[in-house]
Amino acid sequence: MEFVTYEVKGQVGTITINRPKALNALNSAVLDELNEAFDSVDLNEVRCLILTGAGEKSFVAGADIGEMSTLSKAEGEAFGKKGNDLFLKIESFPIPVIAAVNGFALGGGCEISLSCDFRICSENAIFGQPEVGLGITPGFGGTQRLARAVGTGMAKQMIYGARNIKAAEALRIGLVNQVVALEELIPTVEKIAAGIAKNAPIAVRNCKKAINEGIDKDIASAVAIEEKLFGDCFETEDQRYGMEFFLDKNKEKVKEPFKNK
Ligand code: DAK
Repeated sequence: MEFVTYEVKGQVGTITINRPKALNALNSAVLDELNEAFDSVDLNEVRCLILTGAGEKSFVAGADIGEMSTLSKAEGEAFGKKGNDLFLKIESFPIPVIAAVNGFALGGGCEISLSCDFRICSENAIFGQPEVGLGITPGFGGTQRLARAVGTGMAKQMIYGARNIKAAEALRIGLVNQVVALEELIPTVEKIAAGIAKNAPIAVRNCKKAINEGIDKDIASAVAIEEKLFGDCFETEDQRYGMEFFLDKNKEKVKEPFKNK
C-alpha cells in the first residue's frame, strides 16, 4: 500500500495514514487503502487497534480538497459513500479502535477520529469542521457524530462557525479523553490499547456492541440489547476462567491470558 501502513505489536495493531506531504488528507486512494487495512486485521490475533497519522504535524487535515474540487454531483455522492462506508466499518469494527490524534484533525480528519471508539491527542492537536468555509456541509458524518460526542450546542457552534479548537478545549468539551505531549502519544495509546487487549475479548467486543447499538435507543430497548450481549458471554471459556480465577482465593496464582473462546 502506498498511503497506509499496518503494524502489529503483541495483540495491538496500528494503522497509520501515511501521506505527510498532504498532511495525510483523505483522497480516494487513502480511503481504499484504509478499507483494505481494516479488512486485513486478523481478529484472532489482534484485540485492539490504534489509528494515527504519520509525522508530527497532522493526524488528517481533511478530505482531499484538490480531488473534491472538480467532482460532479454524482462523483461527490460516490466519494461521500466511500468515506461513509469506511467510517461505519471503523465505528462498528468488532474490536476497539482508538484514535491517536497527532496534530490537525480537520473536516474528514475530525470525522474519522469520531468514528473511532475514543480519542487521545497530543498537545499540538487542532480539531475542527471547516466545511462551511468551503461551501459544503461536513460529509463524513460530522454533523451526526460530533453532535453525539460533544452535544448539539457545542457541535453547532463549531460547525456553523467553522471554528477550530485546540487540544485543551477538546479535552474540556469531552471530544478527547486525554491530552499528552506529542512524543508520549503513541506510547500512551499503546499502553491503553494493551490494557484493553488483556481483558476477555468476547466481553470487550460485546461491550462495544452494547454501547454502540444501545446509545440511540430508549432505555428499555437499550438494556434489552445489553441483556442479550451479557448472556452471550456465558458458557465461554473466558467467562468460566475469569470467574473461577476470582473465586479461587489462591494469591500465588498468576492470571493467564484470555483465550478469546
Ligand atoms: N486536502 C488536500 N491537500 C491538503 C489538505 C487537504 N484537506 N490540507 C493540507 N493539504 C496540503 C496543502 O495543500 C499543502 O500542499 P503543497 O502546497 O505543499 O503541495 C500541504 O498539504 C501542506 O499544507 P499547508 O502548506 O497548507 O500547511 P500549513 O501548515 O500552512 O496549514 C492547515 C495547515 C491544516 C491549516 C491547512 O493545510 C489547511 O487549512 N488545510 C485544509 C483543512 C481543511 O479545510 N480541511 C477540511 C477539508 S473539507 C463529502 C465528503 C467529505 C467531506 C465533505 C463532503 N461528501 C462528498 C458527502 C469532507 C470535507 C473535508 O474534510
